[in-house]
Amino acid sequence: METILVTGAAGGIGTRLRKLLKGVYPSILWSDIRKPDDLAAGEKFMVADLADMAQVEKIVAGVDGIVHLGGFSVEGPWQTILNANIIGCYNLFEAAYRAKVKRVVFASSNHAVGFYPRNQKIGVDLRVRPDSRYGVSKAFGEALGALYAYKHGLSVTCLRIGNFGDAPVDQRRLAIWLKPEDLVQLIRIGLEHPDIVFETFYGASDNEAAWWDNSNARRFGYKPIGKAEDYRAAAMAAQAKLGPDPIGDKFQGGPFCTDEYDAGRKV
Ligand code: 15L
Repeated sequence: METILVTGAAGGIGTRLRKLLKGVYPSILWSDIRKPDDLAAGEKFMVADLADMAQVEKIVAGVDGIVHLGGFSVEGPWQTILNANIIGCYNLFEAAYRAKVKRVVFASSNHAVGFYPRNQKIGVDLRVRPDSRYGVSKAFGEALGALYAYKHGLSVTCLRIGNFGDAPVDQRRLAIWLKPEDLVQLIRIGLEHPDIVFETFYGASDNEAAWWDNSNARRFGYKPIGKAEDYRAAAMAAQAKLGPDPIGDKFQGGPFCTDEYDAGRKV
């Protein structure tokens, strides 16, 4: 991979990756709907609104691989999710295909499967169970990835990211925490491993409390270094300050499940 495009450069993950991916690939083009405040000298950047195909075509031109972090990263109104994550994701894959990009790593989310209960360990070969419009958009992105992989030959890796950060911040995050350096490993597998056709990995570190079976990622050489248990005491202290959440505490997606929940209302 010579030239990489990373969308979502101004977001939390993108901002961190701008430091961690420095020097990993010869040329990295960063993009977002707005210019990051802390763009470093020498970082190549182009503004693009993912909902506008003409703008997306400009950023994908001439790249070998894409890390697609762009879009709206939490639950939002339908119109916001539709533009940023549904139309935006379609434009990204379609433009990548037209420009003969070889690989796409798609930042999916645990919220594509957030309505699985916490007492069930899940792998990647089961039906999606989104917990939000946001989660639906991530499931849609995974489906698009499969379409472009099997129909058009793009190598696509979907990362169902848990919670990205320096440490797990509560009890739920002890199960789903992703250390930034571990995300870099997963991205590099997606961009470089010779056998990727269409793969789904959980974006999680080596967490003892995990709800996810991430053996598919390990099959491709993933060796996470982060261990959520090292931070258990602090995470549980933070948890003690949160009130109980009878719905969110049952399901993997936590508060995304609680938000707007009214399953007791029969339709
Ligand atoms: C996500 O998908 C979000 O992008 C992030 O902001 C967190 O809410 C994370 O999931 C999580 O589940 O903790």
